[in-house]
Amino acid sequence: MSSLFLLSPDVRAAIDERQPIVALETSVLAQGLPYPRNLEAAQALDACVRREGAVPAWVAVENGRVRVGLSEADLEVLCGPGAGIAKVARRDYPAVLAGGGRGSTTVSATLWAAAQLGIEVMATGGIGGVHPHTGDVSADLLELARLPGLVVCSGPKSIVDPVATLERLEELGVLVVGYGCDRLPFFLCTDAGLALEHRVDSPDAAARVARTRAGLGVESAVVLCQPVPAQHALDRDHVAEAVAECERRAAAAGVTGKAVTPFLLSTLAEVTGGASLASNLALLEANASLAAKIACELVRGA
Ligand code: PSU
Ligand code: MN
Repeated sequence: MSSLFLLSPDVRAAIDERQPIVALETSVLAQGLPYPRNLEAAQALDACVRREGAVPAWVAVENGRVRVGLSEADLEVLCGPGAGIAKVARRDYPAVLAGGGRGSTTVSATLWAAAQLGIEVMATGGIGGVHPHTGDVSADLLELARLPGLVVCSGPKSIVDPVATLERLEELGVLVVGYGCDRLPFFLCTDAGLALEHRVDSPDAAARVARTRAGLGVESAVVLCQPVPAQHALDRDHVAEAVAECERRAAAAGVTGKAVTPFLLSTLAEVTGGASLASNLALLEANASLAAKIACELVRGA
């Protein structure tokens, strides 16, 4: 493996001994959630994965290397207020590594690192997608199309256009599967109002899809969508109104590029009086636990 990677001892051992591993992104910590909720989330997700018997493989950039597996102290640094961490999508690796600074990885960058190491399962909150009106499309979509693995999420984030996002995933050849649902989950909301063609209802069934993808040599990832836990689901119309307000503020503030998603998420937390944060944390934990169960099934069935 490239010396540009630095693995924690537990991730190294888990790879060598073929133990279950779940890759976890860190952009959700450094850019997606405010301090100290991000640190609470990091500790909770780490515990969720371990409780199910898998090893969490947080991905980040530091000192010119891609780090896989972070300690509690590392997570504290990443989550620290005003830590000045670069948001790293897959394309940004060479520049951020060469620059020597710290970076947190999005879904696209995390999936890439996981694929380099043969880690098959990753968890996140919501994947990026096609934003309405602006022509902004998340790099997550193209990377899902050309990297293998299984991404457990709660559908595309509520700040994107779900119809355009689902269409784009179809065009890109990315398999989208509902977990215990027939309609596309929409991050903070249970249902984007769009039918899904495929569904599984157990970690074992999800692992079979992942194993079959690998067996066929399909080069794109599977997006497994689990709805937000029911008691934390927000009303779709209410979220749509709040997102429209967030978009107005983003336009007025001239926010562009990779700052758009963090700006919309933090403004959404403000506009919903913190409800979006509680919902986001709940779905992150549920997805980490499910991803760990699937990783365990994959090892069992291997
Ligand atoms: N899920 C969350 N919160 C987040 C993200 C996912 O619950 O902040 C991050 C992921 O890292 C995802 C990124 O890849 O948002 C998408 O950013 P963009 O729209 O700029 O591609
Ligand atoms: Mn973008």
